[in-house]
Amino acid sequence: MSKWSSEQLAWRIRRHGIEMTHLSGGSHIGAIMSVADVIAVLYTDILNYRPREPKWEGRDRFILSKGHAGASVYAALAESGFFDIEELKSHYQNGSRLSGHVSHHLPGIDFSTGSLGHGLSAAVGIAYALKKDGRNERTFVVLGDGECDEGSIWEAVLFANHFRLNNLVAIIDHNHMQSLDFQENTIEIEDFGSKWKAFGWNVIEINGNSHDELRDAFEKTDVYRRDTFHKPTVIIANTIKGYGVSFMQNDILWHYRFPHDGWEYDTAIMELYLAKPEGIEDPYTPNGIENPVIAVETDDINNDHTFSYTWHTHYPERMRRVEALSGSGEKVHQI
Ligand SMILES: Cc1ncc(C[n+]2csc(CCOP(=O)(O)OP(=O)(O)O)c2C)c(N)n1
Ligand SMILES: [Mg+2]
Repeated sequence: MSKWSSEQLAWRIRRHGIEMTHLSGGSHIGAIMSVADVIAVLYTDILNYRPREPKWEGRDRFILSKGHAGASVYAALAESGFFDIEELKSHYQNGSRLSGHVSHHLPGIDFSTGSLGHGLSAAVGIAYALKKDGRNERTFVVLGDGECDEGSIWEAVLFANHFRLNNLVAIIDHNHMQSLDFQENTIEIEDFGSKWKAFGWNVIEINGNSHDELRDAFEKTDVYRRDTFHKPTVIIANTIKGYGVSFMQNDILWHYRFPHDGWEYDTAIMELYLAKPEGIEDPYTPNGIENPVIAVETDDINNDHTFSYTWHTHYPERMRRVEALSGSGEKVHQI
């Protein structure tokens, strides 16, 4: 188990995520921020694992199927003792074990992902094998909501029900966005929960950025595991893409864009700094940033990858709020 509380680990995951994507110019910070709470609660309060014995037979199996958010799991593994925190800085670099998408070359990773739509099928196979062998370990898999556009997901959903895989828990990071737009504008998926229910699963729907709701949901999955219906369970975790940095929240731009030098990096760091829980350090900028660069209306962020509906109107206003609060000790927002 982790030395951190889930709130502390979630903060450290977000802080590492900003640094890792900033250093490497790597994508998917929005996806890392939205799933950080799910990953933190799993690695502090739920999963059984042994960092010094990553292949320990008694471990719960875990797959991050939305493998583009690999930095979140890399950070959780490093913080939980699987490898050195210093190695996180090599993310996305040539020759690094910490490839942009999740790689099983790293201790603690059971299955490589990145090509969306495969993780649930792998998890179903693992859960099926564990069940056939009469073993008690559980299998957890985290999916993206956009990922559920893939047909292979629904084949695996059918299979899990048919074989009554009550040792399987899928968690969907339901941030309502995918890479270029909102989910509903891309492929309509609602009523999402009803679809899983119709396929025979237990469905729990929660606020996936609330640690208490996440813990309650995981407790329920254990109750369901022991009931007589033997159904698999899905937790639909409603989250906010980019959660934790105000100008990234619900802005599709931050699916691909990384925090650049200047106001983007400085403001992200200062917002996190102002929301830091007690009892932990910022490993990169322990005192925040002394004179953060603040965005002005005329700043253009070379919106080359994708589009953003709103940044021109709301970014400068939010930056000014950070500037005003930097010295006051007041929290910009609660993570
Ligand atoms: C098979 C496949 N097609 C396309 C991509 C490119 N891609 C990377 S992330 C992404 C969007 C995923 O959206 P979602 O599952 O909602 O994840 P989120 O980033 O919102 O957490 C896409 C299309 C991919 N990785 N794999
Ligand atoms: Mg999504």
